[in-house]
Amino acid sequence: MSNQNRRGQVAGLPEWDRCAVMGVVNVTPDSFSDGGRWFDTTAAVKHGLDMVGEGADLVDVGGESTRPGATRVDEGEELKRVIPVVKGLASEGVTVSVDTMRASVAEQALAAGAALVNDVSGGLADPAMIPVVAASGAPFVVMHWRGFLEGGNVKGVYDDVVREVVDELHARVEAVREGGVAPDRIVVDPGLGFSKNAEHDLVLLAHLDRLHGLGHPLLVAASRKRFLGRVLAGPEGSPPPARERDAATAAVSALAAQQGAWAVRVHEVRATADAVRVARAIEGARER
Ligand code: PMM
Repeated sequence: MSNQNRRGQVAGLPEWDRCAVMGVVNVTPDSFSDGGRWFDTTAAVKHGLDMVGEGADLVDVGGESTRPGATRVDEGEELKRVIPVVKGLASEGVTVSVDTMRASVAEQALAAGAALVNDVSGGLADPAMIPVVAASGAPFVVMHWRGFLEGGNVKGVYDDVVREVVDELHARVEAVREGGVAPDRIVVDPGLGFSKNAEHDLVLLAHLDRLHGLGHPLLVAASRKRFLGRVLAGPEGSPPPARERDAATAAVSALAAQQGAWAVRVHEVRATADAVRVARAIEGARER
């Protein structure tokens, strides 16, 4: 199976001839790696546009931090954070993804011009999510996370992390399909760092081929995550801060692109945009 086949395409979104780059705008005061920096609407829109200038194909806008132990923001606050940013970016022609676990936020973001719904709970947090996405016809990112209600680290115990994540994602995909979302609009994501430790994340990244077996385009979101801090620190050292993990993130982007990921989700776009373009050029050379 060639990488081209693995990458796949998502109905309702533009087609890219390589792994797509999803830039992240967290409109939050407390996100793990960039909390507070883009909390203001104007700054957030400008940041999204800057990322497009640097090579992002899509921009993922979120208003709720999912860092371990974060408390949920209320619906009104999430809407206030997210909708103006979605509107501002969509009106400039940007392909916008909305990162939310709330159906109401997804619905209003889609009305404001978002093209894709990214739900880290895989449709579990809000029973209205799947019906809303199905009715809209929007593509849907189904992420694996066991502990969406109680904080990031619950139930992070696995006998075989790859098999269990694949099986649990399969069950979520079935539920999403039964709920009326078209199969060619479903993207799957292993949820790196979500009820998983550094070793789990590395094993999942080493077995993306098994995730491809689910038959849906794959989103890989490794950017600045804890496992990169662990790898960079070595056995004795202390992990570098999140914003010093961008070179490592770009390395994962190249590897994920080479393994046929549909898209990578990152905070710092430029290096990853270069990485996926180089991966594509090497893939092209292999075809010659
Ligand atoms: N990770 C975060 C937020 N949203 N969405 C998807 N699909 N996959 C992820 O792994 C994911 C996500 C947390 O990272 P951040 O707060 O540093 O952006």
